[in-house]
Amino acid sequence: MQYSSNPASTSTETGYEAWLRYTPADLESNAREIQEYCRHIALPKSSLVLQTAVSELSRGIASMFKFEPMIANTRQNGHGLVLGLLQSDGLVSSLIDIPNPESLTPDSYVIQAVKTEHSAAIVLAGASDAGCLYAVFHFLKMLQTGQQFTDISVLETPKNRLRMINHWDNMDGSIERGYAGKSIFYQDNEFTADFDRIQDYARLLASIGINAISLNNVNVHDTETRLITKRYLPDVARVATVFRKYGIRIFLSINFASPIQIGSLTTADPAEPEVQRWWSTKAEEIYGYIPDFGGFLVKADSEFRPGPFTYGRTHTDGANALANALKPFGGTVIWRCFVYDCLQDWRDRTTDRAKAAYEHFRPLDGQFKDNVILQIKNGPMDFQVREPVSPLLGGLMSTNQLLELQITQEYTGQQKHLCYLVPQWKEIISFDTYATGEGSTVDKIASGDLFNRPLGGFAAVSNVGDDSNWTGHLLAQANLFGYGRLSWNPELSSEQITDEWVRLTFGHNPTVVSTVTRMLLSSWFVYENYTAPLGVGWMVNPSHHYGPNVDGYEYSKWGTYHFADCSGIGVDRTSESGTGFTAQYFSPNKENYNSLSSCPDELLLFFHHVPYDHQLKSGKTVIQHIYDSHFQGADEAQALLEQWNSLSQAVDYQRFRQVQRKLQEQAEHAKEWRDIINTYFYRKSGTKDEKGRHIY
Ligand code: GCW
Repeated sequence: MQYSSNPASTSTETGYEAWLRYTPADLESNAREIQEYCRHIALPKSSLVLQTAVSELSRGIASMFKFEPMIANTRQNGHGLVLGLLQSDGLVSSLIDIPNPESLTPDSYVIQAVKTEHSAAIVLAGASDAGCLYAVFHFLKMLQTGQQFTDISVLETPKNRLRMINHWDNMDGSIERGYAGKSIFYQDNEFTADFDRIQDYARLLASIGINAISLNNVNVHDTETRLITKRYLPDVARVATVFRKYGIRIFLSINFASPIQIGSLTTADPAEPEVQRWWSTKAEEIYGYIPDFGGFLVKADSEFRPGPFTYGRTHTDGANALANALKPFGGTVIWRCFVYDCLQDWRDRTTDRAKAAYEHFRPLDGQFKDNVILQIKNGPMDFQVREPVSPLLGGLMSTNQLLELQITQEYTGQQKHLCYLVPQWKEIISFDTYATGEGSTVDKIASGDLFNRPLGGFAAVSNVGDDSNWTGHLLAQANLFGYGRLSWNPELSSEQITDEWVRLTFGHNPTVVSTVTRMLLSSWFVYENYTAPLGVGWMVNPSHHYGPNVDGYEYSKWGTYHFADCSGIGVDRTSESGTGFTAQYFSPNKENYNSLSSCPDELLLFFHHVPYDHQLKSGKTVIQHIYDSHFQGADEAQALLEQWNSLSQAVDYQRFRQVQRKLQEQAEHAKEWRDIINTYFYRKSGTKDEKGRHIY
């Protein structure tokens, strides 16, 4: 097919459309055959979400083919698309047979071509209304990516029941750890008037299979505590209406001390009947406004947030009290496991933040109500560029759980640096915990499959704000997209997801596709190379967490130390001489991490304190690895910029410039990282770079 000679000169794209651009230019020639089908859409039944499905389909078709499809509730002769429900829809059932209907879940869907002598249909049908919407987005994606439709037969069932996004948005419009502008939900302690933008966000999320969203920061401050009062519930309900159209349920983060703060009680003790009654009445009130309200997300007894500990109660007491209140309405409590001592003394070598979640929650396994889900942050410390998988994943066998990831790049370059996280997430979810022997991977634990749990899935902190391209760095959209795709199907490879995103975002020019793909897939390793080495983490400026500062957190109370001195570096977490964190893993991970000889290089300093001349498996000493990786990382950051620059004539100007500016900043900043880290360790260790490069 023909590519326009220089998209750079004409386009005014900002990135707002993200991966739903539907440009005619994206159509591969084979997709043109599909046009005949797209002229007629049959929608036998209707509902709120099915209406969304048909309007999304028409919108995509109109944008790509430049004609409006005809929509009717019956089928026409000739070619056409049929939308509807599997099983309960007469027209759909007359066209297709599902061999194993019992294997379907509500979000399952089918895309199938059905040909007879006189007519040809493509059926887009879901096991639920939302399933049909997912089928539509899948179909549109096939059009955009030029896939074949002849004899198409797709059956998709998501691996995770819950596929959630967490917002850390505050009602003053700020976003905790937000790097793409202000909140799209709030401004000056009110809900925004821009519901169109919220709807555009709902579209993006539904198109990648997201089905739940929490609307406010887990650190629930005064104003946000009032989100569950009459003052704000009508607004919350309006937002819920927007997301409902896209099959997405809303959750709110709540303040555990609400009975005191917005009720008139003097306690929030979950064992007190008056507190339990208060939550039940509150739940009833909320469901009066939002009948399909998802439930509460709770950060309790963590980083100064109130919780059951104040009253000598456990997390089980706290979570179950809320769960009882939500139960009659079908609501869920999502209780975070990010609980640790944040007032540590660096001299204390026995307390270990990495151990904390397991220590708190492992003993409570099996004691939570069925409508409680524990949300387990990965890694065990805090979203660093490299950490081992949280041993609580696998440690809980009789509890519903959600894997918590961070899309927003708090510790991974804050959307100024390119750091594509899908390869990192793939490592996490394919990690074998050995909880029930070989094959006990994290994805099966999160989904609930391994331990046969009724609820489970993925949650992740959003990277979206009111910047025109949603994510600040245009290429950071790939992280949001990739998270959605993985939460739907954790078995997709990084390469598959990346290829989809690049084609949807930039079209099919082979040079663009291969260059952007290469940049994305290398970027996590590049970022790791010029920042904190060998899994040790941190080394960032305190509080805002951007930029290098080796001792930034070394003498603080947050429990995030590297223990570098003149003879060595790293945290001894072994059973024999260290904190004993390694014992939280199942064999053989336990032994592998515990032993200096088998611990993988990239996690060495997470688990061991070693001298600078310790030899890695790579054959290098630790100190030489630090120098080499930092020189290399800074060079690679420069190379990312050069790779992008080579596309100046192939990517439309505005989007090209957006990314170019970010990559320029990254290349500069990577040098700062290189120099600060190298100089620090040269001075500490007194060991020269064996290649004699310049160290300040
Ligand atoms: O990593 C830390 C962040 C906090 C965040 C906390 C959490 C919302 O620095 O900003 O608070 O994690 O996950 O609760």
